[in-house]
Amino acid sequence: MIKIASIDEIKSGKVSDIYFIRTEKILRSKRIDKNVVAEFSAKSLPGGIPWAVFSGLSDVLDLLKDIPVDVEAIPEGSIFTSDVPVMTISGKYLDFGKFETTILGLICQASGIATQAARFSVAAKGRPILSFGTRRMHPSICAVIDRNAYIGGCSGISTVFSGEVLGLEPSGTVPHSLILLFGDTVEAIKAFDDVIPGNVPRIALIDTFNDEKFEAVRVAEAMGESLYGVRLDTPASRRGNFKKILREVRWELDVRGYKNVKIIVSGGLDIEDVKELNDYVDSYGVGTSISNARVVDFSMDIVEIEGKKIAKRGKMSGKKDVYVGNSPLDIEVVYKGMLPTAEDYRKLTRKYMEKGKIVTDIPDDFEIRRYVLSQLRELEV
Ligand code: PCP
Repeated sequence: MIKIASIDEIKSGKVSDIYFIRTEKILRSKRIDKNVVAEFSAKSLPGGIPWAVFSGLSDVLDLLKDIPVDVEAIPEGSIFTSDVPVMTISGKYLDFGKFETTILGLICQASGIATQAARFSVAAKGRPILSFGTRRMHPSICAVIDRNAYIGGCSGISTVFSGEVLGLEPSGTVPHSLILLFGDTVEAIKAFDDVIPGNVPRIALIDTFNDEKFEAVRVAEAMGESLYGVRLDTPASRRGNFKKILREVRWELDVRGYKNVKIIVSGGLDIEDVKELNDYVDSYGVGTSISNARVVDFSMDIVEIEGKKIAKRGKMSGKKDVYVGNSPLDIEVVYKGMLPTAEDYRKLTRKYMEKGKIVTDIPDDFEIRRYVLSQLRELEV
């Protein structure tokens, strides 16, 4: 049997490090249950990157629904930097302490994937990126991966289940297996053209048998107007300079009048590859580099107990508000209720949950993605 926790098991608090369960047992036996404020922040960001995208809040709110706690947070999709409290939970410790492991699991991975997708978006300078990476991860989290890739800036996803859950049309055309089974690139794309509805773009995979530039020309001549693009999936598998291969493909298509045929590249891409290949690429498919993104190393820290400011070494005590200026990187953290030093900064922190009830709606994924993209205009990778 595939060993995954069910939603009910997650909501029961069982997906928890045992020391939180032991802490709960001790506190209950000694009749200690205090009001606490716990904040979530990251001391540093993965690989020392300067900014990240906050995600996972909607899942946290779902987890905490009907538990008598208050949740304040910066909006999902907000850019944040290290040491910024992205979320605060206030309430009786025993009501939510055992969920620390689960809550971190919900925001650390989601934010890591959304951040990496956003970094790819910046690197691609507006060229569409498709999320191809669910095959690298456990299938039970495929929609989590694709949702975060999408809100981070990917323009599409490839998995049928994610498409259903997220309300997106999955993208993807020809795998190598189809071409191998037909024994020829042109035969395979022609069969695709015969069978698959006309609204799906015809994109021929051209790296299976022969040199990409000759295959590109063959499929363009065979398909004529109906060919949307060609895909090269194995940038690292051939000897030679991949950028030069792309330049050749572009050239050979252009000089034969196929300027409209797009070039799509996928397979083992990282951010530096994208920056390097942008000149000749119209869109990318990215798997591992996004789905296996480094997590954001958030921690949960108590910063107030019974209204008294208290925090462990290295953490600033007290509940806080986050403000942002014109650039998403102009962030100021102030003690709750105080004003930032710059007058034109606006408050990012808002209350999302009061005593277990949602008091501020989370926008849909499309809106969150738009919000992320609007902030990315100011950022670099
Ligand atoms: C897969 C697919 C994508 C790849 C994965 C993206 O490649 O074609 O381009 O994943 P990555 O970024 O993790 O490399 P293959 O396994 O070559 O696909 P297939 O043989 O099924 O066409």
